[in-house]
Amino acid sequence: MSTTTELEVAVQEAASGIAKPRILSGIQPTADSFHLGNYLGALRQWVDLQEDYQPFFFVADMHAITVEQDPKLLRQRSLVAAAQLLAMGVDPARSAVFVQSHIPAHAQLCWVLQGLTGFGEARRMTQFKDKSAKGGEGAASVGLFTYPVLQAADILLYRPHFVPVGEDQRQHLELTRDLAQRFNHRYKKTFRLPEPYILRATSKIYDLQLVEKQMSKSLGGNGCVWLLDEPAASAKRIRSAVTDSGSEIRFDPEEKPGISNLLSIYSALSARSIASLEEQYAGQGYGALKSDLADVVVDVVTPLRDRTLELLDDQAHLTDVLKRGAEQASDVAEATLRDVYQRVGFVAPAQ
Ligand code: ATP
Ligand code: LTN
Repeated sequence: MSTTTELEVAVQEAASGIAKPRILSGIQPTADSFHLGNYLGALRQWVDLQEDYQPFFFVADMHAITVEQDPKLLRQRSLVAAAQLLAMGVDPARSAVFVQSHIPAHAQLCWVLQGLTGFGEARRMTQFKDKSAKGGEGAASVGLFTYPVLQAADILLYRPHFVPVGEDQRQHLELTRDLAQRFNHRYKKTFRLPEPYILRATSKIYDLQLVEKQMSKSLGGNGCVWLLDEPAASAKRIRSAVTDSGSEIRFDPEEKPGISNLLSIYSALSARSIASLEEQYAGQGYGALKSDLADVVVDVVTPLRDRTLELLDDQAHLTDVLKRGAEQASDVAEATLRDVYQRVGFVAPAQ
């Protein structure tokens, strides 16, 4: 454990000229692959933001066990998750990439923050309501209930300026800011209030079959485009996407949710405006749009998948990246936690 304080870390960073503003985000290893919603809603921004920010990115394995997981599968999926991040262009030379459970400070700060979180406040979290709806609240784990508090700890430990996520995480970010403010007010200014970084155009990608639901790992099904599926299978899913009545290609999420979702995906993947796509496909019908989008998707997922499989062939390299990432993360997290422990009145252990 290093003995520098958070303040000293900040001073050292500023002195060495590397004090770029920080970003932080995490993703759960809850499926065999990430999907197009994860990619467009969050992961692509992670890669882009590396240029101008100092990033901390992690695989949220502790969040994953708030619902039952098979241990062997969880371990495998965590490595596959890390490989996908690297394959997308997350660069370990610029970003600390790590596994959440490697940094005990996340659980330790979570406990402190739980003492500041109201029961009613936690109950209002819509993700908890959604995720516990199936089996009923009584059957949900306490971990699922306090999930957003662990997320607040994940974030606040690193004092990031921005947190790139999809729209579904906005409420958790608001809770994080409330908890940070409460702690700062009750004790002493300790945490930065992080801002969500949410790109409106891709903040919510919908399932290709159940167009009113967001594409998600837990929903799965034929409406999800998995990044590690055979590209031909993904192309087929795009071509079989549910579209709306009529045949006009127009962006109108209310009246035409299916086609609007496809236009959002197409625009994001091709860097073309929705207006230019509407113009190009005017009078052509849905088939032409779906077929071209299928090609665009194949062009994006094929290299990503190839690179991920390559990275998975060299597990020693992968675990080494995660080890180095954890070392970088741990320095920052430990320093913040020491400040927190001191401020809440814990006795410092003898040196
Ligand atoms: P799960 O079903 O296990 O909750 P998920 O597919 O919702 O998984 P997460 O791991 O919870 O994915 O989310 C990772 C990131 O991807 C988050 O920033 C989240 O906001 C974003 N995200 C997830 N689904 C979508 C989507 N359909 N559109 C846009 N962003 C998304
Ligand atoms: N809850 C997030 C994953 C997550 C996260 C974080 C995102 C866990 N900790 C910290 C941003 C910052 C989700 O995507 N469902």
